[in-house]
Amino acid sequence: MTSMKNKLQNLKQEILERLEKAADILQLQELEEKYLGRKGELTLLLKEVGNLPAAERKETGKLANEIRTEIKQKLIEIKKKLDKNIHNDEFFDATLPGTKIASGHLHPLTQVQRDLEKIFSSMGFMILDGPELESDYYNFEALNIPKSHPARDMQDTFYINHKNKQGEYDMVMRTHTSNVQVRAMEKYGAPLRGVALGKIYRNEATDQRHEHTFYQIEGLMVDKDISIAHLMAVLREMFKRLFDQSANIRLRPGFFSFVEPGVEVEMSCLLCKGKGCPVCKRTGWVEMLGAGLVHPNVLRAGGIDSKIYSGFAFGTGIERLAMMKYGIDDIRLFHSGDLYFLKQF
Ligand code: FA5
Repeated sequence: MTSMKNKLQNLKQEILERLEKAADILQLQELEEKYLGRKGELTLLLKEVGNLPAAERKETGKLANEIRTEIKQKLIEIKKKLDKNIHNDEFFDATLPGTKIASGHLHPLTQVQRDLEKIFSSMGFMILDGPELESDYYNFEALNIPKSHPARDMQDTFYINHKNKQGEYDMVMRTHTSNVQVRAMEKYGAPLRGVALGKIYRNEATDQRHEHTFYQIEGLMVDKDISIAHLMAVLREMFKRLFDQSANIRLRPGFFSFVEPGVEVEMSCLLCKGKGCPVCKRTGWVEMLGAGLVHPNVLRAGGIDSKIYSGFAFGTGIERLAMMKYGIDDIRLFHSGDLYFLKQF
């Protein structure tokens, strides 16, 4: 074998070995350039074949062409293999949209609570707070509901296993946010404007409109010459801003020991526009809250002179407000943890 044939065979061997070892497309391209590029080692050697004596040139030229074809085929084969690896393992398409990061949102009841806080803050009401585990005194007695008074039956209560010196149970899970009334009067005196929002507890069987644990908002305004007209104006404003539309309200007499007179406030049903539907029991009106003028005994318990000051108070369920706002017909959905329900808000 001539030394040119030798050189060609050796170079072919070297090229094939190095091509096999290429780890990725980039390395393969570098090798292609090194051996087959315009100034590549194989290209230059092939050019030399042209300078060989005629007798030798024919045979060596044939070998050279075969080697070049073989190497080109090898290149294609290895390129395909590397391409396949990329698609299988590491291929990353930077133009595809990314995976969305899941983010939560506020519970509908929290949204309504925040709306209410904004509405009342803008009317000059403080945001008040009170304990969920409450003394019998602030939950009942200070609100003109003495022990053994039949009004205690209106709110089925969870008593805590804790007794005072007289051996009476004296702590309850608060049955309404009205427990904040006398606390606020003691702390801030008169004049006073505040709302208290929070969780309350009743020993109740649940149904579409009743929960045993639910949220209330309490409103309290004490000043000189406060009347039912102030109560109605504030409630109208609350409904208008919470529901983004005006609602008619009407009052019916209602009994609560801590107000005199006491009223039940009804609102024209927003779901059927007063025409009558299952939610308003076909009456066109829905009972929304209890309210009235603060009883003089309660003002006195709060250290406020009832001859100088008067006030109104109201209390309503936040679930009931949210049901009316969003057209929800079962109160139990709020605390069910059902994501299909919650994702709609
Ligand atoms: C009260 O709780 C009084 N504290 C309200 C009040 C405050 C009257 C200040 C006068 C002055 P009542 O038990 O009716 O009253 O409840 C008030 C509101 O809470 C109801 O109108 C209703 O919106 C809501 N509510 C009552 N019971 C439930 C229940 N089991 N589940 C859901 N919401 C309820």
